[in-house]
Amino acid sequence: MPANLTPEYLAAEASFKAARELPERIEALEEMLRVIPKHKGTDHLRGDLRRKLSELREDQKSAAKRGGARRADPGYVPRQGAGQAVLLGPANVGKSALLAALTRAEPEVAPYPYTTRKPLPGMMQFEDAQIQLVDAPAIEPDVYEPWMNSLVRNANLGLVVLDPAHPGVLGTIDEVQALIGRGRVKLCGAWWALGEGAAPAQEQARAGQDAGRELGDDELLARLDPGDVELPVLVLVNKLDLEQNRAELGVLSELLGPQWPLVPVSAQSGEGLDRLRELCFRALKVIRVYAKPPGKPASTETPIILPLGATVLDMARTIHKELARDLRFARIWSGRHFEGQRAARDAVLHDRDIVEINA
Ligand SMILES: Nc1nc2c(ncn2[C@@H]2O[C@H](COP(=O)(O)OP(=O)(O)OP(=O)(O)O)[C@@H](O)[C@H]2O)c(=O)[nH]1
Ligand SMILES: [Mg+2]
Repeated sequence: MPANLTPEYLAAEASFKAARELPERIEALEEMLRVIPKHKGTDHLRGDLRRKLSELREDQKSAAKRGGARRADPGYVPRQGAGQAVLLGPANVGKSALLAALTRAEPEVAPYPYTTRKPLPGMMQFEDAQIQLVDAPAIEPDVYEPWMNSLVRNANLGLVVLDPAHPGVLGTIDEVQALIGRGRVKLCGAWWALGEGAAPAQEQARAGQDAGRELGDDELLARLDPGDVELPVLVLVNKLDLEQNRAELGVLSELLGPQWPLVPVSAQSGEGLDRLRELCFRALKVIRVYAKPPGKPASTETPIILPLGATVLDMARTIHKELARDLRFARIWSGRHFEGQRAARDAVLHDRDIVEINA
């Protein structure tokens, strides 16, 4: 029997798919079970969700027993800040130069290939938010190491770097896809970062295909396969300070632009880097909110980072479990509201909202 699922369930499922770490996956799955409409049509699916949940809980227990095993994995870089973006591409395209230009990290940058051997993280500032950038070794068939799979699977965003002067530049994205595909990661364009209407027609159709549609059990279960993850990407066309590279930009836009969101940059001159910071932030699908204790000024120095679509209740939960339990209503200050407009627990928050939580 087909199950007509609610937007609430689909949102929880989206968090499940976006979650890479076990605790996050477990939490999202619990939420899916909590909000799934409970009727005959979802019996089968609920059974499977419960089975999956107990599997993941078992995995978590054995991971805890192994204790520290993950630290030995050279591909594991714990996430920090608003999200983690990993630099991907063949040798010499300027991945490390971009990390150096955008963060305080000091990677080795050299005119010969295969300079970078291990992942190296750095924090990139976008306004008052920090985004973690991770430099990685070249993604090429002869040097691809299996631990790269965990690096790529754990990232929230991929930045595929192209050098227009590279003879194989048009095949680079496919080559990266083929290699990381071994880790069951599929690249998808982070079109939403570029704003509404930026995605080509077929992408827009894909994004809207689940809306209001009845999905069969098999289809729903296939979507839950924990093996496959989608990695949203922006494609950086680097070294645009070089005249001959700039001349290639038109051709690249024509041939790759319809399939991938291209971002022209130069690690050397800094061109396009401020826009890139902002695009990364938007690509991560997060918002910044600021907590304001009742009767006191807001603490606007450090934002609380929440997923796009988060509510007042989600924010309270992030601050403190008890605050979420006792939450009665909130007041929100922002460009969209009257000053201090009252908002319900389930009111959806927006980037830069100042929120006073009243218990
Ligand atoms: N002109 C110019 N040169 C650049 C730019 N970015 C990087 N380079 C040069 O390209 C070469 C390779 O840069 P790296 O940052 O080491 O490249 P990589 O992608 O990290 O290479 P591997 O670590 O070997 O995979 C160096 O000589 C850099 O100075 C750029 O924007 N413009
Ligand atoms: Mg490098």
